[in-house]
Amino acid sequence: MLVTRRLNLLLRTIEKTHNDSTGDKHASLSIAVSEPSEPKVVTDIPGPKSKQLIQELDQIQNVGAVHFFCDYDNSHGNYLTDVDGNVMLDLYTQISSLPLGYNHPALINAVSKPENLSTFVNRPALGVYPPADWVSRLQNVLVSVSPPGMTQVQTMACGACSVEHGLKAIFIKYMSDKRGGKAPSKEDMESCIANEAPGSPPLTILSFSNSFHGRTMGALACTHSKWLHKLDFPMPAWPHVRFPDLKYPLEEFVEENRAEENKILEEVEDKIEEYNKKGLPVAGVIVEPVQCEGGDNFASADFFQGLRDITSKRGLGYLMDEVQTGCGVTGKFWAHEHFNLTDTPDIVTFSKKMLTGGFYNKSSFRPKEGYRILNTWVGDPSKIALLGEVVNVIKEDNILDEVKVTGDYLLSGLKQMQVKYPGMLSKSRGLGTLSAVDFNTAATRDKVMANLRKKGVHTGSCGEKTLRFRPTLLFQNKHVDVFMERFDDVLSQFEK
Ligand code: PSZ
Repeated sequence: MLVTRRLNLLLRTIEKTHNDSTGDKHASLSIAVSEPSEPKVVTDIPGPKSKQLIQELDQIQNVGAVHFFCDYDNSHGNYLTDVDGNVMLDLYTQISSLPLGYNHPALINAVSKPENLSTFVNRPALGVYPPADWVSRLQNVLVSVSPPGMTQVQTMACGACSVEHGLKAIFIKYMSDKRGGKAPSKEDMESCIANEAPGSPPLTILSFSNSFHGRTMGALACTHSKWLHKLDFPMPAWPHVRFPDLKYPLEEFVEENRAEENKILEEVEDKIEEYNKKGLPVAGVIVEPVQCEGGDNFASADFFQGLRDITSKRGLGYLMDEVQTGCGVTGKFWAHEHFNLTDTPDIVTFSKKMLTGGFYNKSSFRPKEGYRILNTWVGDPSKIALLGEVVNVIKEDNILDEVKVTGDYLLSGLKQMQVKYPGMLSKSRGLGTLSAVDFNTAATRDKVMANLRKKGVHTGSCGEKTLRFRPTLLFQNKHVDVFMERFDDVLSQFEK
C-alpha cells in the first residue's frame, strides 16, 4: 500500500513537473524539474530531528561521518532537503554521484516503465545468467557513450570494485604476454592457490601521490591521499611518484609547469626501472585525469600523453580512473577526451554519476577465459535502466554544452572572488563544472563551508585546503548566482 501511494505521489510529481514546464531557455524534459528557487534554512544543520536520528543510528554503527539525515522525497533538482526542513543548494551531490539531481522526472518515469520492472525485482548473477535484453541494454547505454576507440565494457558494482577488476585485467594481460599467449602451466595453477610464485607473480602497479582509487585492498594500495583511508592495513610494496604540482595562473607559468611535468615523467621511468631491477616489475600505471579527493589537481594533456607513451613503449597497462570525472561533468563525456591521446587508455573505470560501476577495456585487455573477471552480481541491470535515461537526457538536451557554459560562468565567478579576496583564495581552476578553489588555510576553508551551510549551500572539500564543486549536470548559471551571492557574503564577514 505504502509503495503504491508513494508511486502515485511520484507520478503526480511528474505530471505537475511537465505542466509547470515554463518558457525557460531549456524547454526540454530535463530542465522541467520543479525545484525551489533558493535555499531555506529553518534550524541549525544538523537540526533536532537529524540529531535524534544520529543518536539512534549511533546505537548500531559509527556515525562519525554522518552530516545530517535527508528527506529525499522532498528534495528536487539541485536542492537537497534535510529531515528538519532545511533546503540546501547541493554542490556536493552525494559525493559527486547525482547526474540529474534529486527526483528527476525521467528517472521516476523509468521506475514505473513495465519493461524495467523485472530489473528491479530480479537481480541476476549477470556474468552467468544475463537477461534477454542485456546485450541491447549494454549497446544502447554503456557502449553508446564509450570513450572513443573503446568497444568492450564490463559492469561492476562500485568504483573500488571497478578499479580492482581493472587492475586484474592489467595483470592478466601482462602475464599472458609473458607466457607468449600460452595457457598457464600446472605449476602456475597450483602455486597461485598458496599465494606463491610463479602463479602469484610479484607484480606491481605504479600510482601517484594524492591519488584516490577506492578502499578495497588493491585500489587502496594505489591510493595516497589521507591516512584515514589506509591506517592499520597491510599494503603491498607498490611504487608511487609525485603528481604534478602546477603553478597558477597556468598561463603565467607555462615553462615552469612543463618542466615540472617532464621531471615527473622522468621519475616515472626511473621508478619503473628501479622496481624492475628489484624483481618487482611494474605491470601498469593508474591515474585520475583530474585528481579529485587529493585536491582537484590538474595536469596537462602532454603529461597524460607522456604516460601513454611510456606505458605503450614498455608494454604496460594504462588505467585511467574516471570514477569521479566521467559522465559529462568536465563538458566532455570522459575527462580524458580533453587530452586527445594518440591511443586510448587500456582501461577506463567509471562509477558515481554513471550509477553503475564498471570499466571499458581495449580488446587486448579482455581475458581469454571466462570466470577470470567475475563476481556474483557483476553490476545491476536496474542501474543500467536508470543510466539509459540519464544518457538520453544528456544527448537530447545537449547537456554537455550546458555544462561547459555553466562551468565557464562558475570559474569566472571564482576568479572574480579570488581578485576580491586575494589573501584568502587562490588557484581557481576547473574543467566544465568540475572546479575548485584553494584557501589560505584548512581552518578558513572549513569555517567558510560551515557558514555557507548556515546560508543553505552544501559544499564539499578535498585535498588539504581546497573547496570543490561537484554539482549535478543540470547546474545552471542561476544556481551559480545563488552560490556566489552567499559566498561573497560569507567571505566578506570573514575578513572583518
Ligand atoms: O570516503 C570515500 O570512500 C570516498 S570520498 C570520494 C570517493 C570515495 N571517491 C571514490 C572514487 C574516486 O573518486 C575515484 C577517482 N576512483 C575510485 C573511487 C572509489 O569509488 P567507490 O567509492 O564507489 O568505491
